[in-house]
Amino acid sequence: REFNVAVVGATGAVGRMMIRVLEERNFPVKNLRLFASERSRGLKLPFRGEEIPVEVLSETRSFSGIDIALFSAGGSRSLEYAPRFAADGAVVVDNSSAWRMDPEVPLVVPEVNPHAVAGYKNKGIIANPNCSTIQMVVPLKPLHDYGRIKRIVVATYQAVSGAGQKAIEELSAQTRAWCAGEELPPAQVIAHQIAFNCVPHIDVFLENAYTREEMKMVNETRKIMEDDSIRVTATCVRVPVFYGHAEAVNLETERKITPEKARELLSNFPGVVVRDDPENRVYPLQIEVAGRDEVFVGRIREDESVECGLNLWIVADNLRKGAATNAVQIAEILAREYL
Ligand code: A2P
Ligand code: 11C
Repeated sequence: REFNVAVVGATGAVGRMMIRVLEERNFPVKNLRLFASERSRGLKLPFRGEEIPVEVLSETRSFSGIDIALFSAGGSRSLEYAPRFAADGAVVVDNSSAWRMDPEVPLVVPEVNPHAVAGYKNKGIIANPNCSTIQMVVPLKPLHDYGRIKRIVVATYQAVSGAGQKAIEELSAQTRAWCAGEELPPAQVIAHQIAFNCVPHIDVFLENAYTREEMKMVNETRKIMEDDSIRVTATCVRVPVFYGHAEAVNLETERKITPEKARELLSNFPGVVVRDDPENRVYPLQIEVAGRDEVFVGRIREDESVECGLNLWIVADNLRKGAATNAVQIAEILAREYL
C-alpha cells in the first residue's frame, strides 16, 4: 500500500532532509504535499525528479486525504496544526518539542521503544525526540538492558544546523567575514558569536538554571527508556560545526560493564557503529558522520573513579538520525504495522 504524505516546514533544514530521506529510503509515497509559511509562496522543491509546489500552511482549510504528516515547523505550528491534521485523518509525526512530554503522546526512537508507536491512537500524534536525546538513547539502550544505568552525566557539542537554516547561514557569514578580515555580522540566532567560539546556551534558560535543551535530555531520556529511576544531568553547548552533534557521556551502572562488553553489546545493536581504535586515531568525528544515518560510538573506556562506570563519545548527524531519519523510521513502523 502507498500513503499520502505531507511535510510541514518543508523548506527548513529538517524539512528538506525529511523529503530527501523519504526518497532515499523509498518510503511508499503515493502523493507528497509540502507546507511552509507565506515566505515560501511559489517555491517548488524536488522529490523523485518532480518539482512539488510548497503550499502556504495558514491558507489551507482542509488537510483531508493525508495519511502521515511529518512536522518540523516549530512548536507553535505543531500545537496549532497537529490536532487539525489529526482531526482530518492523518497521523502526525512531530519533530518539535510541543507534544513530547504529553502523557498521551508517545515519544519514539525505533531502536529503543518501537512498541510505543501504538499510542498514536490517543491523539493521532507521535513525538520525535530532541536530536541530542535520540543519539544518546540509541547506544544506551543495550547498555541499560545489560547493566541497568543508574546515572548519566552528559556534555554536548552541538552543530549549528540544530538551530535551523538561519543558524547555518550565521556561522558561514561570520566565518567568511573573519577570514576576509572584516567586522563580523552580529549574532542573531545563536546567543553569541559562534565562529571560533563555543556557547553553553541552547534554547532558553529555565528557573532551575538549566537550559530547556538540557532538561529535554533529562526528561525525554526517562520517557523513551521507560525508566524514571535513571538520573540524568546535562550541559549543552553549541560549537562551530555545521552538521553532527557530539556527546561526552559518563554512565554509572548497577552491574559492571567492561569496555570489551560494551563494544560487543554496541556492535550487535541496530543503528550503532562502533569506531574505537584510538591508537590509529579512530574515533567518531562530526565531519565523518555527517550524511550517515547511524549513531557512532568510540572512546569507550572505564571510568576509573567509580566502581561501575563507563565513558563514551557519541556522534550522529543531527538532521538525519537526530531528526528526519528518526521521523521517517517512525512513519515506516506506522506504514508496516498500523495503517
Ligand atoms: P519558511 O521557509 O516558509 O519560513 P528552520 O528550522 O530551518 O528555520 O525551518 C523552519 C521551517 O518552518 C521552515 O520550513 C519554515 O517555512 C517553517 N515555518 C516557520 N514559520 C511558519 C509558519 N508560520 N507557517 C508555516 N511554516 C512555517
Ligand atoms: C538544537 N537540539 O541543536 C536542538 C534542536 O527540541 O527539537 C532541536 C530542538 C528540539 O538546537
